[in-house]
Amino acid sequence: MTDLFAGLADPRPAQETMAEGAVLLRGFFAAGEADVIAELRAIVAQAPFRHMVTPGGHTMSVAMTNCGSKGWVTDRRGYRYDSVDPESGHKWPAMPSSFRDLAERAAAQGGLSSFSPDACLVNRYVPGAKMSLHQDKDELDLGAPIVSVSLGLPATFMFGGLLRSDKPKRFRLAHGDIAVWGGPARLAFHGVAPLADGEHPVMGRQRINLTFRKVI
Ligand code: MD3
Ligand code: FE
Repeated sequence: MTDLFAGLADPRPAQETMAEGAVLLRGFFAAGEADVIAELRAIVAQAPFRHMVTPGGHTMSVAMTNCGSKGWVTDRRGYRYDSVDPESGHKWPAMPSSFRDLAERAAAQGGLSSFSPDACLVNRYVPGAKMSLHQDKDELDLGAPIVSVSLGLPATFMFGGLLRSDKPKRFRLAHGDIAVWGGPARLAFHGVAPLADGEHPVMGRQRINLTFRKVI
């Protein structure tokens, strides 16, 4: 790719406040990348990506799996966290320490100390996949922050307000970017626009998002 900014400083700040309680850390992931990607492959070998069905009967375009003591699942009965993978009947793979370390360091950098996630939802987007505007409110402790790690192709993240009708702001999330959401931003509506086609040098033709949460 031609670098339009060659010889200039990157015009995007390394750390940006998207809203009160929402911080974007650009390129935070760079160090330790190989470990995290190797662990990700091991998780997917144990608990493969699958397209879950919403309570309304729609098959999601985003494919998902989980690691950690709790995994987010949806089916015709509803959304919930479950310690068992419904496809295999086994527990979800454990959360690797490289994942936990990354999430804890990012939370601290974003100004939130003592984040101890017990769930990591892994979302896989191929070109055209999207996530409609929604709130994350299936967790018991809505005071705990969420840390989100983006890998692979860039996505347009839509970040709205506390009402579905609030006009979302758009942010580009690229490989290595980490977002931390807490406080007043925790219940904001958010989503991901349909993924544009492309080829990422490390991750190929996809975007993977790791979402770390404290469920209990
Ligand atoms: C903002 N995933 O899985 S992660 C989800 O990129 C989800 O796959 C998106 O939304 C993705 O539920 C976005 C970033 C994120 C997660 C939780 C939030 C942003 C948030 C909660 C409140 C506000
Ligand atoms: Fe969400």
